[in-house]
Amino acid sequence: MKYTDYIDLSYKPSKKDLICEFYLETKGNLKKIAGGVASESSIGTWTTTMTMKPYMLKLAAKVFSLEMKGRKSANIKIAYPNELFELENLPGIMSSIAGNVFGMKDVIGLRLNNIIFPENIAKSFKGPKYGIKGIRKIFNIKTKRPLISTSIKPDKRPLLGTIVKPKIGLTTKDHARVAYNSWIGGCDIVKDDENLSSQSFNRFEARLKETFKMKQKAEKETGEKKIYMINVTAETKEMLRRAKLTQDYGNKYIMVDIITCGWSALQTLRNENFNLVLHAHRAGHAAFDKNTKHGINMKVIARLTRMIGLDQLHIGTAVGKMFETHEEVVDNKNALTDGFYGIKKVMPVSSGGLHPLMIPELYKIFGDDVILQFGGGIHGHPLGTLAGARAARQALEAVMKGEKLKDYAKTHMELKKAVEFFK
Ligand code: CAP
Ligand code: MG
Repeated sequence: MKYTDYIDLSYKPSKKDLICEFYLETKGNLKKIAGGVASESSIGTWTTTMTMKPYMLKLAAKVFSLEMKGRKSANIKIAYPNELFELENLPGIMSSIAGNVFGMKDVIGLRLNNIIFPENIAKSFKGPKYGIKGIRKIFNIKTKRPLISTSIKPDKRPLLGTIVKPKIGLTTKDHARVAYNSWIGGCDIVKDDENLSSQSFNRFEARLKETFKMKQKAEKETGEKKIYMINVTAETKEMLRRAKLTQDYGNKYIMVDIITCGWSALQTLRNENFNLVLHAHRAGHAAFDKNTKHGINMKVIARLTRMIGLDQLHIGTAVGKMFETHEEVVDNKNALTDGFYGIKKVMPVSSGGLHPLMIPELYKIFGDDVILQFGGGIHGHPLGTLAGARAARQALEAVMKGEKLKDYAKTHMELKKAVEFFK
């Protein structure tokens, strides 16, 4: 079969097809290369082979939509027959639809902007164990001795998180102390940074023990539910060992770097079915998704993460230090929270260059179902971590009450300082 044999603009995809939407830019004949993408990602290669059998022609992918964007670029849609894919094997699926095709010589740019999965493939994966509803349940506790006010219950509002900073280098004791100050200041969640694993200055087990102890102390003192998301990122067997250790310890959450660990490791982690909420950090994602003309769209990564079954995922801020636009962030959020055959919804996480004064804008973008994370925006407060966490909690409370931060700051000292400092 020639590349152009993989084009059929009259084809109407069925519900069983897996559909990929690509942006394609080429220096050659656009139609031919579009067919080439369908060919090389299904049953074809650069030449007709003598080994091709008539019974397998039905497995050929088809370009069924080609919308020119310029003389040499187009948005194309490709339908892949269901039988091309093994169920519950994400590395296998990605090796087809997001594999060799990116490297074809005649392709200047190829970006996988969307995947529409048929139900049987999507549901062959576990999906999140907890998702937004399960996470809300964990926080659905009576606040006995609130630090600030009973008016905002943690089962409805955005959850406040922080990342221990400096990101690596602190000793185990200092790490646990920063976590403690964050919790008693008003954070619901404290997480490790993505590159903290088990370095000599802060070993995993010691950190789990110390920080968990501080979490319990903070829960006792505040009467609030507190969460510690410890980073288990490591080689797969070691990652599982750390996850198990965390579960045995009684800690409810772990975090993992999804891009550097890879789809296979994530499936393995999810298949273990730990009683752990899985937080997904996406360090490295921009190597795939920052270039709008090549690579893989973040909303695709979000979809895959949901399908495998992590419970929370970083999806950008639109207002912080990272590059994503408001529109892109909303697309990512939709990939986590739309219908998707009833697969549980993933909690969006907004993080990266945020400080308390951005909460009003963030609330407009995300609403209640989000974790807002502040690293520098809390530990950079001129009066330190405790005050920084209080300022963030006060800012959130002001927003939930419909008050302006500047007005609320008149009676809340930590927020006042933050307003002066971060403006
Ligand atoms: C945030 C953060 C996160 C980024 C990752 C950092 O800290 O810990 O890793 O949010 O980006 O190291 O930058 P700050 P994204 O609050 O101090 O910026 O969420 O976009 O994946
Ligand atoms: Mg980080």
